[in-house]
Amino acid sequence: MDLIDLRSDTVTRPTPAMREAMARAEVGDDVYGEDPTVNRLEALAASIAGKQAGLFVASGTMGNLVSILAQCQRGDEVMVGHLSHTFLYEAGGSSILGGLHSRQIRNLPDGSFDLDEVRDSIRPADAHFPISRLISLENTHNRCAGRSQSVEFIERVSNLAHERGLLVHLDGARLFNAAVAQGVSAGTLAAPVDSVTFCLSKGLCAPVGSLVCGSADFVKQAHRIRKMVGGGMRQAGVIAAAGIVALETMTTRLSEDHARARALADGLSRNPGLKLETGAPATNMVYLSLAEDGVHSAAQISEQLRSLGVLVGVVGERRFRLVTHYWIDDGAVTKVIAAFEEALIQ
Ligand code: TLP
Repeated sequence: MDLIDLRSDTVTRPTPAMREAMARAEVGDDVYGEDPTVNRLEALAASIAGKQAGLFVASGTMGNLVSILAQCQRGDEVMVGHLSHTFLYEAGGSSILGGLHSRQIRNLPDGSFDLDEVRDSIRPADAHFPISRLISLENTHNRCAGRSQSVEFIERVSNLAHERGLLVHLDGARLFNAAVAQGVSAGTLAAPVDSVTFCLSKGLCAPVGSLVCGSADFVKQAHRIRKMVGGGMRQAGVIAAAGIVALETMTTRLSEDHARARALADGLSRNPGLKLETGAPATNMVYLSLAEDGVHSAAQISEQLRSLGVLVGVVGERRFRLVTHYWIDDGAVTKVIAAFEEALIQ
C-alpha cells in the first residue's frame, strides 16, 4: 500500500527532473570553492533573496546556527519566539556551541510579536545584563499553524532592531510558502533583515540542503563557522543540482499545496470528532485536535490512521499536524478525510 505521508513536507522525495540534474551535475571540491554547481546555486539563492552572497548548508538547523553564530559573540543575547523552531527544535545549538543567552519573546497566535514586548526586552547598557545582539524571526511560522509573517511586521521589527543596534535573522525554512501566500517575492520578505535561511528540502522537494544569505562579510564569517561545525561538503554539486531545480521550478506551485491544505481542513472540520484550531490554513499546515468528549488519544488515532495508509504528525496528547506537499494530490486529500472518519468510529 502506498502511504499518504502528511507528517511533514520534509518527507518529499526528489522529482524525476531533480534526479536527472543530480546525475548530470558538474562537481568539484567545494571546500576549495571549486564546485561549479554549488557556486551557481549560491549565486542564484543570493539573487532571489536580494542579498550580496549565499552559502549552501546541510540543513535549516545548520543555516540558523551558522547565521546566529556569525553575528553574535559569546555571552550575547538572542531574542527568539517562545514557539520558534530555533528555540524549540534545534537542540539548543546556539547556546551550547555559541555560548549565547536566549530570551524568549511571546509569539502571538499568528506567529508575530507584540512590538512593545520586543522594545521592552532590549537590554539597556548595564553590567548586570547580557548584550542584546540579535532578533530571530520565523516565516512561515511552523508552530503557529504555518502562518506567514507580513512585510510590514518584518520591517517594523527590523527598524526597531536596527535603531537600537541589533541585527535580525529570518528563519525562512518555508519562505517561499510565505511569499506565495502573500503574493510577494521572497526578496521582498527578506529585504529588511540582515540574514536569512531558506530550505530546499521541504516543500521544494530537493533531498538535502538549505541556503544562508546576507552581506558578503556576513557570508564570509558564516562560511568559517560552517567549516567549524563540519559542514564543508566537498562534491556537494550532486545535491546542489537538485536545489537549482527546486528554486527554478518548484516555488510558485506551492499555492497548490496551500489549496489542498484548505480542502483538507474543510473536509476534516465537518467531522464532529475533530476541532480545527485556527480557521482556514494560511499555507500548507493543518493543525487540529480531537474533540473534548472523545476517549482516544492522538497517538491511538494516528496508529489507526497508519493501518489505513495515512501518516500524520502527533504534536500533543490530542493534537495533530498535517502538512501538504508535492506528493499529496486531490485523491490523497479525499482519502485522508475518509480515513479520519473511519479511525474515529473504531
Ligand atoms: N522543521 C521540521 C521539524 O524539525 C519540526 C518539520 O517537520 O517541520 N526552521 C523551521 C521553521 C522548521 O520547520 C525546520 C524543520 C527547520 C528550521 C530545520 O530544518 P532542518 O530539518 O533542515 O534542519
